[in-house]
Amino acid sequence: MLKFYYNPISVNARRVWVALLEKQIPFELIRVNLDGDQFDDDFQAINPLGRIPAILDNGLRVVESLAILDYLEAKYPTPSLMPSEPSAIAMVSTIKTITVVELQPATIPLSRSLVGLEVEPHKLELAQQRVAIILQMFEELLGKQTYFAGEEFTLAEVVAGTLIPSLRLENYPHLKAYTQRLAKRDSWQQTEALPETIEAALPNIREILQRRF
Ligand SMILES: N[C@@H](CCC(=O)N[C@@H](CS)C(=O)NCC(=O)O)C(=O)O
Repeated sequence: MLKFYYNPISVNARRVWVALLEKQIPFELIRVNLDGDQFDDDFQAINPLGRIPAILDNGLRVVESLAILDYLEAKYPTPSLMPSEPSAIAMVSTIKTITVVELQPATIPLSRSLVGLEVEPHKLELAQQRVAIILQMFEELLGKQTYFAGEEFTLAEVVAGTLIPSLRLENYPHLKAYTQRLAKRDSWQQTEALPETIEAALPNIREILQRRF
């Protein structure tokens, strides 16, 4: 059976977890505690970068959440999480890329500040501006349709829709409604981190954020 290396507080792992559930792929959950287990020899043999998520499927090792999502889509195509129409494909790729390359890094100073780590005020302001530009782009798209690529649930939801709920959305009513729609799905409910789990992991989160370049 496919082995999925994860931790319940990891937004990167949650993407893969949601996709496994949406695609109804049988899998074994293997929890990697982020208090140092990620650097153990056993796990480093799976991902030398010491990061989750990772999967092992029939002896094939795949790391990096987006690569894992692409692999799952190719290996387990039904139900599909990718549209076939070129403009919809472009939209899904754009949303995934903006989320991972622009939005997620911009949330790091915000998270650092939330957990009480020092952040230079100008860096915090720049990050807030960047997040606001992206959320406004997303807000405009979701004002016109149910999901990012139209009326179909896709990998854009799996990637962006698992990160957006952690952000302040009071100025973005369409995004707020979107996160409420997604929160009703079984895959969201089964993978939602409990507040007490997050609370217990705060020292690890602080440590990880301190190590980020
Ligand atoms: N680019 C990677 C990022 C993975 C990542 O940063 N995972 C975090 C958890 S959300 C992690 O394992 N951190 C452990 C550490 O930094 O020590 C992906 O998309 O899979």
